Amino acid sequence: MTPPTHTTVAVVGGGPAGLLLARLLHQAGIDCVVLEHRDRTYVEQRQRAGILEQGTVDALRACGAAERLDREGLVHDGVELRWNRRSHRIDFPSLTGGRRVWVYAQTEVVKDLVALQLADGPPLLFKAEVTAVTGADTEHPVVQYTHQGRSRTLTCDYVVGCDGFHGVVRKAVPEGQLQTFERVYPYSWFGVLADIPPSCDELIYAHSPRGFALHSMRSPTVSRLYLQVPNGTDPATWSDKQIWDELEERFAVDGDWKLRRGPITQRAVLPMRSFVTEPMRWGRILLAGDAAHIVPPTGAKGLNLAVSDVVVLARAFTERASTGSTAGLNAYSDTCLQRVWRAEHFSWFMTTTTHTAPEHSGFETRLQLAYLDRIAASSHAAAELAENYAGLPIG
Ligand code: RFL
Ligand code: PHB
Repeated sequence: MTPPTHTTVAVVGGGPAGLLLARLLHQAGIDCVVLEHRDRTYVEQRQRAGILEQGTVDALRACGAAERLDREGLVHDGVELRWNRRSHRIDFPSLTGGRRVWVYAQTEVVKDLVALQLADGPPLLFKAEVTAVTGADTEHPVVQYTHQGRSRTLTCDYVVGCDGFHGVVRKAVPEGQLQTFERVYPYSWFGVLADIPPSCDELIYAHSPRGFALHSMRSPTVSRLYLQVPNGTDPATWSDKQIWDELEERFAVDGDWKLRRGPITQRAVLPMRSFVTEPMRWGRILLAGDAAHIVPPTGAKGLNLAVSDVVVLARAFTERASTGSTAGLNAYSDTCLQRVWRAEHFSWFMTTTTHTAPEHSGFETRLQLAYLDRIAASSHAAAELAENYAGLPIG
């Protein structure tokens, strides 16, 4: 098939943001083309997020992409916090008026969206690397890309950069037109996937004198675990035994809880960053998801922000298609940035309250512990955490 040379919306990037946007536009009768640099297997296997907020699940259901999620997703009504060998459970429904989260891996969300799009959706081109975007200050921007060894162009009414933090679309905006805000953290996460049933029913976020640890899961038989490690750590230098020993130390709690050990099947070290671009639009370029903002993973917000961006954006494109009004597109950046900054604050707060920075003295540690004690003592403090974690409704 020869790829189209013109479309209404050129979507750059076939991660969760790009794929969901394409689905929503398709349902609204708006034509688009998705250009994805990597191949299908790579996109579907990339190990990433695990937690879906209620609003994300609602959005996937509304566009018919939640059939398997509703069958296989694990509904979680809370998380456990651990510090000082104590544990405290945060109950989401009772603290948030009934909201909860789902454990369903990003890999599975992507597989479900790819399958739908290839079955009946708009064109989705894998191994299509966008190299340049020009004319974003005209009515018909041009996207240049390479596909199957050939250089191609796609003209469109709008370009949406769903191409992640390292993408090209944000870089196509002229110097000085976007303002960026950034914080790089002095630690990373060492994430492992293990073929062992989770040692807990709900996620455990652990503060410990040795650093942060998180126990998550992918399914009833696969555990996902993270350790805070110094930046630049080489995952190959840790033996499996060292990893399990360290996890055991950090999750230590009074009582008879035990960490189950099993074969580690994947390992990677991930740097942590907070980043926001303002505004999320320039001319006929719109940015969505990680292309516009990054959060450290401690608040489980990245994928959920990508989803809320494209829900707002698809509404704006639908309004333009049905009434000719661009009011929604003009308001897109302001609407999204409100939610983005709330999530940035929460992700920063969850990170700095549970991680040990190299420059920390006993003073910072005491402040962290005082706040964790406060969460355990006050339903108001716990509700603040629960509302943010379970996610605010998509505005
Ligand atoms: P993605 O997923 O990075 O997709 C961008 C896509 O763009 C493609 N691309 C290009 N395509 C064409 N031409 C080019 N020039 C291109 N350049 C790039 C890329 O190949 C890619 O397919 O961005 P998107 O769609 O905005 O989605 C964002 C999410 O992936 C991300 O925010 C989350 O994974 C973050 N995150 C988490 N989010 C949550 O909501 N809950 C979690 O529990 C959670 N845990 C995590 C996470 C991210 C992690 N890492 C790896 C940073 C845990 C981890 C470890
Ligand atoms: C995950 O399951 O990968 C996960 C869960 C919660 C987080 C971050 C990552 O905060």
